[in-house]
Amino acid sequence: RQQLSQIAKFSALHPRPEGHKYAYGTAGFRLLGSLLDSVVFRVGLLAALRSRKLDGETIGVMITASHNPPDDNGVKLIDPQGEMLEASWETYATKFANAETDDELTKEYLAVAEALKINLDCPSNVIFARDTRASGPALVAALKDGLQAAGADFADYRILTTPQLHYIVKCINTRKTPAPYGDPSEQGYFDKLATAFKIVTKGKAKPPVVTVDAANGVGGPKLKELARCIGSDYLDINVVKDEIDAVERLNFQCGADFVKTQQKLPVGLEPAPFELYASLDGDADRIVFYYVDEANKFHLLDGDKIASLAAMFIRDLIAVSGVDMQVGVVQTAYANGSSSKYLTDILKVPITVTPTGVKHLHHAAQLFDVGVYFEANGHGTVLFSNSAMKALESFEAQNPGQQDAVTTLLSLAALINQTVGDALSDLLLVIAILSHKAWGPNEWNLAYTDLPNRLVRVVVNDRTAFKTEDAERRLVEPKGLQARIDALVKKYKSGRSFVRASGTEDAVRVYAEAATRLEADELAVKVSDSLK
Ligand code: 16G
Ligand code: ZN
Repeated sequence: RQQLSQIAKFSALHPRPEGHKYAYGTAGFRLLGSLLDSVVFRVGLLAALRSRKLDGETIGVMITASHNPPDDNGVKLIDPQGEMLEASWETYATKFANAETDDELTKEYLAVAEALKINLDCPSNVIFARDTRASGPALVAALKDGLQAAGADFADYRILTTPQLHYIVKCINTRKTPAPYGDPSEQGYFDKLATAFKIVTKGKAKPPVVTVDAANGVGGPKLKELARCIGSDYLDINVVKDEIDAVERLNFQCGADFVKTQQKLPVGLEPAPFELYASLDGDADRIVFYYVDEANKFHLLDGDKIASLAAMFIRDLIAVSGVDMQVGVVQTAYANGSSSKYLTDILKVPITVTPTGVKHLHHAAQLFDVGVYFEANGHGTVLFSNSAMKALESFEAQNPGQQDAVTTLLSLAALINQTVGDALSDLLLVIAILSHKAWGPNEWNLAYTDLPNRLVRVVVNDRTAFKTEDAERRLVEPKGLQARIDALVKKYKSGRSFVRASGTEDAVRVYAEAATRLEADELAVKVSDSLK
């Protein structure tokens, strides 16, 4: 009908490059920006369908390639509660992207509508935003064509961080409920975080000064705006690597991914000893912290360190408050063995381990009253369950100490972006905790000592031959390989190693940790060699 002929007509303006096979992976579609025009157009069609399937609830579309190089770009969908796209729809996304002709695309569109009993006359609402990449505006134009062709209503939120868009999607969809998540605007986001931060840190020690490397991406200007809303009386922050107009510098020798994978300072930064530093990634959904000591030795405070700090703080607040609830932590196989040991043996908080990828961690965290989840790479957040929120809101404190703890917990729930990991919100969380403890980065780092570790990327003939179990910690296939890895690991003190196929690159990743740097490196090399 009319929608279908519109789709065919518009699709002709966004031809699919020949020979390229697309796949909606853990982080949506992500590749060279120049190869994405048809993909983004088609994602527009799918977003319209997804909204219709959910009775017109608002769906988000984010155009970003996160920590990837400047010429890459990407696109991913956000579900109504600010969560990642439901996994069963990833297949449709992949099918749409790979349809050979305009005709085939309209057939796929109709097939999905029929299979899922979607009424094509139902209203459809989509909002979108992009990061600072040069290819962004053209991709936005393609997206708009897709949304228009499918007859969706849409709103352009221009340049945002990924977590800001997740936040706004959730705000819109909870607007008419008894518990709206917040005001659905960028200013609403800044105000919510700023207000919560001021309540949490009121009367506490002046937080340490923090210097933030914004990876020359969207996080720079947004963080400055957030800091302005908070005010310099509460937050002393210094934003560097914030040249968003120098598009070729995005993520170049700086940013959270660079610092975590290279385990060193961003190029050009020279911190004084014990000064707190942090790096964001290109769309500001990841953050890692670091400092140098008096011998100028670099110390990384990664996602595991953030999770441990947050779990410790929340656990203690719960204990003081007397509210009956429990905090738990979700990690992946990449979590440093020392962090898992600290959480289990010292803090005595339960841990769940899931496969890599935000959606797995997020869902597992929802099973705790308060679920802290972080990937070692610095992506993570804290989720407060509905029942935990109710328990806190209705709690009748017996003394000022209890009242204080409950107020702090409730303000933390507002300070933390609960839709997805958010570098800006996580930054404020860490600073607030350090301020409560009157700690600097060194005191934070003392909780436990990371085991030396090494991550190696190995190109193999067929990465799909690598099948895992037990949250990616053990290989089931190729047969016999796990036994060989076990035999190697046994030879190293505190040794641990696992192999998994990457979800974002055509390679497998080998992780190894052991008691010393030398042993960790050696184990990583030996396990890598055993794959060949
Ligand atoms: C994606 C994931 C990230 C994960 C990474 C692993 C999301 C939004 N992002 O970027 O969480 O750490 O993939 O990459 O889920 P890999 O599979 O190549 O090791
Ligand atoms: Zn990112």
